[in-house]
Amino acid sequence: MDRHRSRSPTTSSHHHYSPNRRGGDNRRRNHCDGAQFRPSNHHLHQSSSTPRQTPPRSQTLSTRREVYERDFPLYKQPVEVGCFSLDSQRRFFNDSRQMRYYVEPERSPSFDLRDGYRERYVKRDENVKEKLDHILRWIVANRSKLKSKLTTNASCPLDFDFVTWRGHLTKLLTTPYETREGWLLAVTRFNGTLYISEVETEAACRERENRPERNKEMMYWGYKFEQYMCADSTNSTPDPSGVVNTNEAFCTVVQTRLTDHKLLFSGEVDCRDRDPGAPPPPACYMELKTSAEICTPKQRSNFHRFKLLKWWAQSFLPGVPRVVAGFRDHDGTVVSVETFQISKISQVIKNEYNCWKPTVCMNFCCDFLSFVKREATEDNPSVVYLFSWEPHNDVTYSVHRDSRYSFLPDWYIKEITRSPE
Ligand code: 0WD
Ligand code: CA
Repeated sequence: MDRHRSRSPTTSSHHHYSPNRRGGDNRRRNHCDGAQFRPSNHHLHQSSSTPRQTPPRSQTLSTRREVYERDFPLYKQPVEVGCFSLDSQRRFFNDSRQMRYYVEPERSPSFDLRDGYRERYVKRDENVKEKLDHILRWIVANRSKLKSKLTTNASCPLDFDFVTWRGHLTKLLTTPYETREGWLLAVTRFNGTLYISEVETEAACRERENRPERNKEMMYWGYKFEQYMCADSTNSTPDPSGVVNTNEAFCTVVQTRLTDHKLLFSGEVDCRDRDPGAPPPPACYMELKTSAEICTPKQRSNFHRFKLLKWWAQSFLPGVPRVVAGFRDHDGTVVSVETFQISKISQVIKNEYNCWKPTVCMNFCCDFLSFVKREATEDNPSVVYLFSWEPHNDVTYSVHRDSRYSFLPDWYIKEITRSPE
């Protein structure tokens, strides 16, 4: 693929904000610790009068699908600008030491995903909220190579509009089709760049703390599948007798543009093609997934409508071209393995009635980023604009100063503020 061309047949999108069509209930509890999140009402649901020819401005953003049915927006081919690794103790390294290599399995391998759950599983501590820290570390370590050619002055050290995790963008892409889980995204404008970091909702926190044992074990199955499929070097083979440690991660850092939004984000990559002749990253990367085996037309339809949406969104963003899926039975045995090309997923789902559309996902994300740019105007590392969404409602936000939502660490602020060498 031509790396400099846009990724889809496109026209430049003219976006406007949709008027607030549905009122939202803003009184939701959002934290497990019992603290109450109430968007401050003074700036919500007020459509200010606007000059002629500008669409009416709203301080909420619609998530209705029909609003986002237009031409696919410009999304530049993502370019890898670096990577980092997190080791078995979650320590950061500015290199690819945790890279793993894909080893093609048999078609029906009968991997036992339950093996090692009790004895050889080291689980990352989910109570530790890392926010954007690893990405910020990577930025500081690679600051000189990131500096734009045009802006070499200290006041604008980063040539990006947004810095975030890929996973947060995935949530945005799937929002118009999400009916179960809401989200909270904290946004801080600092030195001209908007940083987006997720805040766990109260519902998600409760769910995590009350996770049934069966679900806990099934979360392990995904990691165990990776162990069956990946080797630590190009010339070794997978070692299913080893420990599964979910602290370990290899993350790519990519740069791209969605219409006029310059993005820098990082995402965890499961493995790469081990063939030395494979294309350069991110085209050689592969995403691994497990899913329940499909036995009925209803199960196939649900797989297309819900699973493939999430898989597509997650891999399309960083330009990862393939997802390898292990289909498992009820007892956690992989019964078949199938590769999905991300570029062909829209074909696979085409015959599904009332199905999701990539253009709706991308246009919503684009309009959300425009909404953030327009509303999060105060450039201050201790100010957080907290964007909030619950299914069947519009996106709303509230503003918080020096609160528990502030997420840019002092070491980062200091490092970015200091005048360059
Ligand atoms: O603080 C937070 N709320 C989050 C932190 C949410 C999501 C991710 N993270 C961090 C972690 O440092 C993690 O290493 O991001 C890294 C992964 O980022 P991502 O690639 O942007 O996240 P996502 O696309 O949601 O998940 C990719 C993989 C998952 O694989 P599957 O196949 O299940 O989608 O990263 C893992 C998981 O293996 N993962 C996480 N690892 C650590 N912490 C987390 C998490 N919270 N969520 C998913
Ligand atoms: Ca995966």
